[in-house]
Amino acid sequence: MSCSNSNVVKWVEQSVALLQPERVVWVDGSEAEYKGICDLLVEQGTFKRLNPEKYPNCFWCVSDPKDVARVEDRTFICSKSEADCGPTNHWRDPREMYDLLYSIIRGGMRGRTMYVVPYLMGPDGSPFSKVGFELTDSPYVVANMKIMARIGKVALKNLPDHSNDFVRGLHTIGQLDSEKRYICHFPEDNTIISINSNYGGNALQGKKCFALRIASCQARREGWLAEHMLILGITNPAGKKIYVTGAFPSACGKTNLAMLIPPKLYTDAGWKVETVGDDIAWLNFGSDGRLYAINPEAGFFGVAPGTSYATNPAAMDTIRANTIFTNTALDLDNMTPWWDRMTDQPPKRAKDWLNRDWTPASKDKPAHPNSRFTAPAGQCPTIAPEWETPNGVPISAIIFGGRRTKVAPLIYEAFNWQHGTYTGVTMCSETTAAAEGKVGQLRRDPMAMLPFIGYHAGDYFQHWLDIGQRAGAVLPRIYHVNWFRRNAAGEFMWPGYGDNMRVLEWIFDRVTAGKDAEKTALGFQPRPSDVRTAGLSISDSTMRELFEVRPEDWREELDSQSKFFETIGSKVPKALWQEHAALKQRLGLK
Ligand code: SAT
Ligand code: MN
Repeated sequence: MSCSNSNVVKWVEQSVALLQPERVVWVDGSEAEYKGICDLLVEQGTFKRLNPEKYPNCFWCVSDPKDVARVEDRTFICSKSEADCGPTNHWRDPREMYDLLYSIIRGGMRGRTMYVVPYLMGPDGSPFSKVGFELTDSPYVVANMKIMARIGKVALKNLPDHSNDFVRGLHTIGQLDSEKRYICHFPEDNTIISINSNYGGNALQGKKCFALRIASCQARREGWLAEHMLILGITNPAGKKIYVTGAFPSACGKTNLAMLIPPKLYTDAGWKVETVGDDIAWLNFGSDGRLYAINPEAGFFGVAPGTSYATNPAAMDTIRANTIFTNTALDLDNMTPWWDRMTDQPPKRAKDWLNRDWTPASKDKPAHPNSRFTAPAGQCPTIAPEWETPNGVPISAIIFGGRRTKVAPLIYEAFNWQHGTYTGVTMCSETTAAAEGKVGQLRRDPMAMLPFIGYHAGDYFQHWLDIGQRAGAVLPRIYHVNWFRRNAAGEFMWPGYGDNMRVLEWIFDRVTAGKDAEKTALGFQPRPSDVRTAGLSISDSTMRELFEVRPEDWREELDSQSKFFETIGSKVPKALWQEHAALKQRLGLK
């Protein structure tokens, strides 16, 4: 394959001189090439082919045991000025970081193949899509990129010949040395260099590195939003369709919400929920002043444990073909993947994620808690037919959410964009056993973007406010949800999963029909009877408790928000402090 963009060719030549690979392969993105890469991975012993009847064209693999997750303490923003990086990121001087990285990787691809992976983030032909290149010595990365992004010829087609507007990415697995693991972003150069890791979020550069960290910087410069959000289409029985996006910290059911199957009551009546994206949304203004979202990705890189026909049937159907399973268990009798809570019956004989023999008598869980599936989004049974529409889908509502035992009610609507921005900035979640650290700790995670804002968080908050000030903007409404509120006995009060449709219905009616609501200290809230409970065994008093706003709980919450703002420092926009003070006053707190 040849590339007619001389900027790309020149940079690839320079990179070849630096890394000195034995061979250079330009990836064209064809199925035949993908098959060849997978065959190579099978030959090398990295991939095991799964049962061709049950899981056609699927592969199982395990990673280096010390290379199983994103590494935030090894992730750097290398902006010229430290003040542009801010307190939520690790900063390094770009010159020093280039020198260090080049000294580590010089000649590092000797004897190896360098794959040049052109990739397109966003639909083919979209004015909002962007092109990147990842030069990598990892065939595993090439195989995963094939699923997660649109790679090869289609990416080159979307890059004008003389354009210099592409992201330059170097990736080498080196020796997988965790001491020399660096995930580095150079926002002023649109460059990413990640080394010594082969894990998704570190190595598949299109995802967090480009589509969030680098893109958030581009979005700030260009007047749009690059967000860690799912995108959903919701259609009512009359055939009216709206689109919403949602940002949730990890372990809040974001993937399940992205593939929500409504209760039968709703599907029988003609309601439909469809998936446009499960992780990232790029939001641009259309000529009508509305925000339009594209999903820059082409696949799902989902957490396996907990995924089952009970919790997420659409995900289970998506991963039945053309999927790569990393660090799950392998059922040796059936040659199928397995993980905790996938089925009631564990395999009799399996390999665990450390490639050890496993039986139900073994003491460890066989799949790593962060084991993943990489699956093409187009295979999802709930995928919206328009998920690749070049102009994106118009967004009517943005939903923020967290996991809160107390404090946050089931749902409220922000008064306006500025108040909604404040709601997103102060998002917070309790940690679960799924993440490292103490369970039940509160963690602030503004817009679920804490590890992904590629610049100063205070400037990012201001950018959100600026979006709201744009002349002629017709902005989505902003909501906050909490599916996880508990009663005094510590039990979840809301059933969650598909029943979250009941809350989506209220949002739908608010944005399409202006359904009335109660004005409270927090914003607009449904009266308990406004959320449909037919078919649920939930008492009126529980419904009231789900919506209750208790000023005493909020006192602590507001103190904790102030502390968080102080960690961000003087760049926290005044408007957000004003929202904080106004909320305190509305709650009657001194
Ligand atoms: O860990 S990844 O960044 O690859 C996936 C995720 O956190 O959404
Ligand atoms: Mn994510």
